[in-house]
Amino acid sequence: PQLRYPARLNCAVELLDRNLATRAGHPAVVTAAETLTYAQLAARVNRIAHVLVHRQGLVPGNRVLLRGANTAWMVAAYFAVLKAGGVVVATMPLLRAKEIGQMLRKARISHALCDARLAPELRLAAAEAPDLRHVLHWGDGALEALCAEAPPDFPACDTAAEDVCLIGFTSGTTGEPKGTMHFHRDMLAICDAYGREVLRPTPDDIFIGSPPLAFTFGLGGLVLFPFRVGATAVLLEKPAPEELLPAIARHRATICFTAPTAYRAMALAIAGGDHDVSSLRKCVSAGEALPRPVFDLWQRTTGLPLMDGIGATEMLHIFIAAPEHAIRPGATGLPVPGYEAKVIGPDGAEAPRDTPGRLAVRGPTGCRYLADPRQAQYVQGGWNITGDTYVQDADGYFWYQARSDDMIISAGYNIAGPEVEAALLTHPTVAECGVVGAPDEERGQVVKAFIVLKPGIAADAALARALQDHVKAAIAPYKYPRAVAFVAALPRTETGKLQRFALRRQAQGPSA
Ligand code: 3UK
Repeated sequence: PQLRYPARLNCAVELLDRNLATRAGHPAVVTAAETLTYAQLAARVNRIAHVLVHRQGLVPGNRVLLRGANTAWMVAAYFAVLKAGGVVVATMPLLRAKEIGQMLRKARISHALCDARLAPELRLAAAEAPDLRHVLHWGDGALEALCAEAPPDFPACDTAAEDVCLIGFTSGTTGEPKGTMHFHRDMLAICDAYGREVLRPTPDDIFIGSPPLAFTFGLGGLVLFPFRVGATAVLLEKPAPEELLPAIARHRATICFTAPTAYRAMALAIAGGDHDVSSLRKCVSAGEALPRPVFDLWQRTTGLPLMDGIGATEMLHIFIAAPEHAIRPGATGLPVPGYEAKVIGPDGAEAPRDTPGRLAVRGPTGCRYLADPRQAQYVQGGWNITGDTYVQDADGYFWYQARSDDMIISAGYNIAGPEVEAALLTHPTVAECGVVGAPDEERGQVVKAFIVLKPGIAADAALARALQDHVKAAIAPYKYPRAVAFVAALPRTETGKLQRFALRRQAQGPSA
């Protein structure tokens, strides 16, 4: 792919303003509350940029906190900051004051634009953030009133292609959150690599999905990819599967971005009810491993192959995936054109094919932590080490095993939790499951499964035994869960990931 860009570049111009010549009247963002054409969105962006620069003293390089659900105001705020030459720091809506405060201080944030509904938590955090000087809310009329007085035009800041425009904080499970810095050109590179080469959207596509815009999976899938081709993004404020499904039908959405668990929940709902997803053309799954049974279930239910892809906040977006015609069910895929990937052994040398090892990748985007010594662990010799264990097969396909620090070692065997989860998911009683290592005197660790049963199924010892036998028959018997616990729900992050550390903590306790 062509991934070379001019030295001076503002990604807001390339992604938004470029559409005004030919698609000014085409819907850019559709929400429950409003529909904005590209022209209307551009005008709102310009007004917010004007307020930031002329009323709030923003200068290029200032960091701006954004907090909000997936709405048109959130999208407009994003592009206003980019266009004014500021740096976006978008934060997950559910974060608490403690985490917001860490980010405010770490990124030395000077301005904040915030959905009024999320204002109280930000106010608490702001008390301990001396750099934060300007806070504005939308949704309560404050930003709206300033915008009404501002002109609908704004000259874009003349930024360098390699100026930082986004600091994405990782959904880290332990320790201080890590800020990852991305350039204006990175925002285009993901559209021109994954977008153009793998997803291949058209201007008529209607994108929909669940990830928050503060998560780069959502930013790319719900905003950057559609805008790069002048398509339409449908944004949902409450994107649970039971909301997403009717929204797909209502908006005749064609491209869906969500996590594997949501596809499984939607497939089960489609089978049990009257839902029209016939408009869908492409369905992207990322955020965590796509179990083979979920791929099969979605294909049986909708006729569509799920497009798995592994991405990371550090890499901005997806770097291993496959276009529909090249999908190998169960594998994540091939390096996205423009990226290279390999599996390395303990010594850092490339591992032989079919041998598990650490995934290493490099390409047009990559990890730049904001003032964090962990940079030296993530980037080694120019390669990004994502922390995932993979196998590459003889044809070059990459097969996910587990997070490197999640591999279960039981009586000397290496066992990947996701493989056991995939086996359990093929049992008709299982809705969701998570498999981790539980401490064990004799074996070091034992495989422990946490299982959410489908509605109406009763948990008992006989079912636990049946599930164990089911795994033994499906994969190598030594991988079967020696401990089984039935639970009402699994702990998940706001980005839809199973919180394995929380399950491991629970696994210390007694099991069913
Ligand atoms: C895991 C996957 C197996 C993997 C993300 C798409 O998830 C994203 O970013 P995060 O920083 O997490 C990165 C880690 O998540 N993972 C993601 N996708 C897959 N594991 N199969 C997958 N398909 O451990 C990775 O290292 O939250 C995903 C686009 C942008 C993103 N930021």
